[in-house]
Amino acid sequence: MKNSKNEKSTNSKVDQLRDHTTDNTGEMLTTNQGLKINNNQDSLRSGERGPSLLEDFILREKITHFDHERIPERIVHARGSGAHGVFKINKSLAKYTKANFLSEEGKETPVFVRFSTVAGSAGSTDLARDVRGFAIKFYTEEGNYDLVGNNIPVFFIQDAMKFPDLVHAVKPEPDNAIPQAASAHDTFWDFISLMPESMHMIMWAMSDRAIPRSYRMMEGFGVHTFKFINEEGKMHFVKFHFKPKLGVHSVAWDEATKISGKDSDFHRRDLWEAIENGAFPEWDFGVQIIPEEDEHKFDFDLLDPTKLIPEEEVPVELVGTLTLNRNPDNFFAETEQIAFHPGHLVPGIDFTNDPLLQGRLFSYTDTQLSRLGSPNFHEIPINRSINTVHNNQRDGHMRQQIVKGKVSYEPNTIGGGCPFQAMMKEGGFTSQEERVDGQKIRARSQSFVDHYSQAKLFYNSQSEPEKTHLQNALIFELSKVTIPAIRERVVGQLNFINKELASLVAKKVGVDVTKLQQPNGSIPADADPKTLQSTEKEPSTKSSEALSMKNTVKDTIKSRVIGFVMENGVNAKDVKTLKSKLEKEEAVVQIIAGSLAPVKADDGTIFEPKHSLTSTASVCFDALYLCSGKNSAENLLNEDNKPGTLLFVNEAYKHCKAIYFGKETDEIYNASNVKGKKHEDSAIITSESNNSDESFIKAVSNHRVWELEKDRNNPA
Ligand code: HDE
Repeated sequence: MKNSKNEKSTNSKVDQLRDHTTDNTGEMLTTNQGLKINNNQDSLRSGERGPSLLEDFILREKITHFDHERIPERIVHARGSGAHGVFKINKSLAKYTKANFLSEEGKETPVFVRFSTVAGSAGSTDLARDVRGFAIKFYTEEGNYDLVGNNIPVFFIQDAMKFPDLVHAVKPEPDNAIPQAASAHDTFWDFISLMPESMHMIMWAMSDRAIPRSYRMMEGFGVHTFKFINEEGKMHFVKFHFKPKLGVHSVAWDEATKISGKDSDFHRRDLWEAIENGAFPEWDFGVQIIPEEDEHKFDFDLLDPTKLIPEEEVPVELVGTLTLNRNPDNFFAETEQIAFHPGHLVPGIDFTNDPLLQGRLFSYTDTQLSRLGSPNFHEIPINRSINTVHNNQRDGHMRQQIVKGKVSYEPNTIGGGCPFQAMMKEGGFTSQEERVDGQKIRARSQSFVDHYSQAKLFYNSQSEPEKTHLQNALIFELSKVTIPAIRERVVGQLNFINKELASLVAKKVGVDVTKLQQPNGSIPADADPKTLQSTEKEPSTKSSEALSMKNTVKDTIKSRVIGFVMENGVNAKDVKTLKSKLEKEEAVVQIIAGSLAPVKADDGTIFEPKHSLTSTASVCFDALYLCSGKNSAENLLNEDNKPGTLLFVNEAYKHCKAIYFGKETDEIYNASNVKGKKHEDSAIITSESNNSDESFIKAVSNHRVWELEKDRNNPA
């Protein structure tokens, strides 16, 4: 594996900007004024047991700074993690865009990427059921370009006007501030039940996409339709995609809730450790390009952010690679202070009139003013552009740049007219000319009115286990809703998507299904009658392969975490052989034992456990190896260890993970829920299986065999 610390950084230009860095090595303590500190243990006081003195400027400076350490967290997307990396364009897009970083084949651009959940506070669990933010700052030679997207290609609402309502509804309820980082409560579903436009996104949010296995295994989407403009001024519409090289994978909801207790930093740790281990997360970058003249050829509106363009209609062309290769040095300075904005553009890219995007263009600068406290937030190292900033803006809180001379206006003669406007051919940004003429009006376009077709498309495209998980998610969420009328309205909405889904959910959440048939039962007041009719008479069967995670499984175990469960007496040879095979494929092996005491193997080898059966759980691993060795197996089943060992195995089994029973571990196998399953189950490997090590590796690469849930009579 590559070592991230030794990797020659491709971000050298960004590094040059980070001239405020220090690692304090070999340095003495100073105050903020650079005064060396002689005593950092005691405050200044009148006598050893006397009162502290106001004069103690060193104590006061230290405590004042401490008192002001917090800044307001992001109003949404507060919980997040980020990393540095590089974006490489492999196939020029010059035909469509003049953006320099997309048009020069082979060009590398430094980036910082921040992933996030939306609803929870900064300290909330990573495993909440939620949309994930996928925000990228490209430090291009033409200025910073921010693509502030999500891991879901559509959004809940069509107009920025509804965003505060959506966010208020999902956030903890205002009277008692419950629940944290969860949509399973009255106000969220009350709002949703009255917003049929949210139904497509609800399908995604209730699917396992909302509980990713890792940030490294999520797709990224620009969501809105954007515009590409080429050198000739020709415009194409574009949708942006990032497809993870490791495939798209999720955990089961039961795992998510348990991981939240065992390791609520699971995604943060996973990203950090992968980069430290040199398993750099990678995505293919792709575009869907739509010629201007095709704008109206779809049966939805390209400006409607609740719609995606099915890949069958416009294929995603893969043209670049995004790689994350360096962890931040300082979480606050970088990940917390980075300020994204969909309005940070470069020539060659432009906005569309998507009414959600248009509203965002106001919000992001505004929010930085309250979060970062100054219009000079662009001067914080992580936010600086590679090319130096030249303009006549001046002063303000915490100004860093020292502009020389007398001039801060334009036009001027005193400064020789500088800084002066750039012509278009010199890279000066111009907005794409567009004829706009219409009535000033507050209204939604009729072309935005079909709220159910793509919700159906998504549901139809899911594999059976994915459908089951989605149904269970809806049942979980709606069961937390205390007001029956809200549950009823939501089920009414689901009925427009899929009758079977609606009645399955209805049964579990106490809604009378027969009510759904009544003409006025649950039909939303503004629902399009055309849509309703087609739903009822002729259920749509359209589907799209790209929408199921099942179709993204890759033949790799790279960076998968395999738990080796062992105790004293373990067979050292088998452990070493399997470990080296797994590590050759770039998987990560972690040892789990009854305690953290070193484990003594049959040949005297000592293995150091990273975890004990009580400090972790199988939900934190991708697969388990019950290590060979009769004595080890016996020790794992002694009075102390038995409950932990069996819980480990049974939960891994429940979650359809690959489990490998090494030699002489039959006792564990027989005591667990796996008993009797070894020969009929592709996820269960034993030492008697053919090529058992290789079969295990294959099973791990499948991620999970969700199809087995039913046989196990134990839905995950
Ligand atoms: Fe955001 N959003 N958003 N959003 N958003 C913010 O900006 C907002 C929307 C997204 O890691 C805030 O700096 C409005 C869609 C991400 O720092 C804020 C509307 C999409 C992040 C804001 C939207 C996003 C944010 C909060 C509707 C997917 C985290 C802190 C008009 C395409 C970026 C901040 C990071 C953050 C406003 C809708 C993605 C308040 C008003 C749609 C990934 O400005």
